[in-house]
Amino acid sequence: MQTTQARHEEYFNFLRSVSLLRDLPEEKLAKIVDCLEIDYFGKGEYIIREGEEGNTFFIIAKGEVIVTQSTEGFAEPQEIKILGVGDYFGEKALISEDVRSANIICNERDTHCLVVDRDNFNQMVGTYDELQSYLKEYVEELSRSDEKRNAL
Ligand code: WNU
Repeated sequence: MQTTQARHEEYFNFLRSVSLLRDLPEEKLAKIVDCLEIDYFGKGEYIIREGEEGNTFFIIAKGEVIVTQSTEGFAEPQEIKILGVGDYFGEKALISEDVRSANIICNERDTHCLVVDRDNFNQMVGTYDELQSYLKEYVEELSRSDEKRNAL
């Protein structure tokens, strides 16, 4: 069995490799590791459903997910992106205080996500201006691309 210490180090090093978190101070990153949960998903499972309320932020530690969205003129939600290890999602509902704006569907068996709840996300982002403005801009860009795509 893996020790708590080894697990901590493993996730600390992994988070260090996530571009979004690269510049966070060490103690901040260590705190995030302390309050992480790990969720496991099977292929085809919905991790996030469009229109639902959401209070969590996810980072993919293993596997792959598909992002889909309801679109004007199409009966089925349309695929807009595929995300893999080191990518993250779920920030938009937290930042824009809105419901989930897309579906996130697991696309590979045994996908692992690190999950950060709203309070810890706010602590991670809120006390770090550069991260906050980066994500705010990114989220605005997502809204613009949703409009262009005629997302419902
Ligand atoms: C997109 N439009 C919308 C992605 C992940 C992180 C960043 C893009 Cl910084 P949520 C659904 C999630 C949403 C986003 C993710 O889906 N998403 C998108 C789009 O074009 N959402 N509306 N592309 S992948 C992605 C940028 O994380 O957050 O909480 O849940 O609304």
